[in-house]
Amino acid sequence: MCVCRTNGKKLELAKLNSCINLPYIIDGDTIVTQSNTCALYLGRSLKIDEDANFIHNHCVLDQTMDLRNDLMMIVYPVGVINGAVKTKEEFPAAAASHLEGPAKTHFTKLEGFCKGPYTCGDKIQSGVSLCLSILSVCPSIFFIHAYEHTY
Ligand SMILES: N[C@@H](CCC(=O)N[C@@H](CS)C(=O)NCC(=O)O)C(=O)O
Repeated sequence: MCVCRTNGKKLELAKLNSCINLPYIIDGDTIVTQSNTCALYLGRSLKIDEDANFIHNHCVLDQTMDLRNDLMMIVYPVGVINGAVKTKEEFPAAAASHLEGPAKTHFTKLEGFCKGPYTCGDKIQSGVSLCLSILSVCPSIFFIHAYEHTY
């Protein structure tokens, strides 16, 4: 199984899966794309996800995707997305607004949705992996923002 984060094969892969984008997974003859679908596919094929948690875990994925989509509006460059930040100078204010607004709202929802140490209880399910990958970006935003205001 190959979990890919590089592009360059898009046209070739689109013949096999017309929804192709990053990330995608090649597992034998199976090509899976879209972050949430990839997470569910890995959760199932690696036997991490439990059926009893399916709906709860799916909601975690959806809530995390809402957070991700709001985050992309300030971190993706012009040309990739028509986001809120057009210049480097606009980033600190947009980051502050993101952290105090949408990020706070999404994390409050996710925090309230935790059934235990993890979102679905005491076992990690696939939704947590996506959540952690977004979490790894959010502190960076905070530190860049803090840096810009300190120096
Ligand atoms: N809804 C998609 C969004 C992913 C996305 O925006 N991927 C970007 C790179 S981070 C991409 O693939 N861009 C190139 C393309 O779509 O061909 C998902 O969750 O996988």
